[in-house]
Amino acid sequence: MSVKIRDIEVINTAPEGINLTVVKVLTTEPGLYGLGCATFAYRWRTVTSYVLDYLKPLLVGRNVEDIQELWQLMHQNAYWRNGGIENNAIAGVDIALWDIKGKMANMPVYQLFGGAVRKGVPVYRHVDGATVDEIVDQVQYYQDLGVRHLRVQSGGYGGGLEMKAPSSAPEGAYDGIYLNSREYMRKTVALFDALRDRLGFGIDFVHDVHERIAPAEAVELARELEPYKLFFLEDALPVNQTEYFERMRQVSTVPLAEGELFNNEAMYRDLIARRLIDFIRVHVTQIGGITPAMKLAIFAEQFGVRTAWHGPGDMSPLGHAANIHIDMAVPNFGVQEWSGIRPPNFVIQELKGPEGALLDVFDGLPEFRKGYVYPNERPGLGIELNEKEAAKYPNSDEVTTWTQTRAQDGSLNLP
Ligand code: GCO
Ligand code: MG
Repeated sequence: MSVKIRDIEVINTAPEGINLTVVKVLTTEPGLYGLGCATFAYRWRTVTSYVLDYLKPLLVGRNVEDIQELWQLMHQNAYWRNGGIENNAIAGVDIALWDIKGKMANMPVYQLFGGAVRKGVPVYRHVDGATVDEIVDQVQYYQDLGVRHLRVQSGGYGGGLEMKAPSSAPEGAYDGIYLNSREYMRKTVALFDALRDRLGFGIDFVHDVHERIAPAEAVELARELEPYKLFFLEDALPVNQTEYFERMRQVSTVPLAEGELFNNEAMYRDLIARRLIDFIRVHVTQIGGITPAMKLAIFAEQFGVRTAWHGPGDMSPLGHAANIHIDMAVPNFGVQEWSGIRPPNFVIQELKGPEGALLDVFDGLPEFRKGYVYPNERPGLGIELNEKEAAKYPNSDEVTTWTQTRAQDGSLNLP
């Protein structure tokens, strides 16, 4: 008698002040359930409704084993497909089904992919400071922890976080996060010049442009950063201007990474097949979960493109665990972004909530030790969620402000 989906629940919780969404798939087998990540921090209510109002009626009574069938069923059920809301909702169910599959097979999910090709996952952490000295201190802090790759920013993505029109903006300009792209470019090149002077080339840096400057400026920046031997330059171009990668390739050997904003294969297939990027950085739940992410990793392997999954603060431990289990099993792995458990106050966004709250809510997180992250050996994804603890930290509905990014003349820029 096959095991069926009996019910689907959503648990929303924000132990560090960042809205997280977890999907729980309950089965007809007593005590057997799976957990998945459906986190879209800024639209969590909509994702919750998508799961409970549309996916639950579609899925209750179906076989839990049929992961590929159910992914396709969810993906095409509303005819219009591939938006961020539905993909994150679908991912929550998909990741939970892989968690169940591992529990039924009594093995960690990475074993279902053919076993481990590495014993631990190399990760990069974030550093961000106002001065070279501040950044050097943070780099050395993480180097002492064995970290060999670091994302280096100075003031977030160049404009800081202050929601205020500068005096140089036109009269009546709206408040927002203002970026002077030329100044950001000058400062970024000077920063990496100083860091290489101070620290040498024995540590790998990535830098995130976050799609915030004009494509022609991004080409210029990629050329100017070449001497500093970045591990990769991330999101140099917005997803609707990736044709500029061709020109970027002609003027710079800086390795290029793109992907946290990709929703489906139509956005990345050509970039990978034409080797216009070197690292694919999708947000695994934004493309619909483990099922599409494994297909993507295998596809990218054919073209020498390596994975560097997105692993920010606005992802639940189930999403981070999904990243890590895939990382353990794919040969074409590059590096894993690891926002970490309450990292020191280096990151640009203030974490709220009491120290250790994340670990009170989620048990079994992949562990960070000496620069590597290790999944636990429990069946499935290995994560338990304490729903009583989770209820102590409700999600919030603040208006998102950091994405109100503006150019010097006050016009909105992509965030
Ligand atoms: C990264 C990302 C994040 C995003 C954040 C959006 O490379 O980690 O750019 O910092 O900005 O996940 O909420
Ligand atoms: Mg990024």
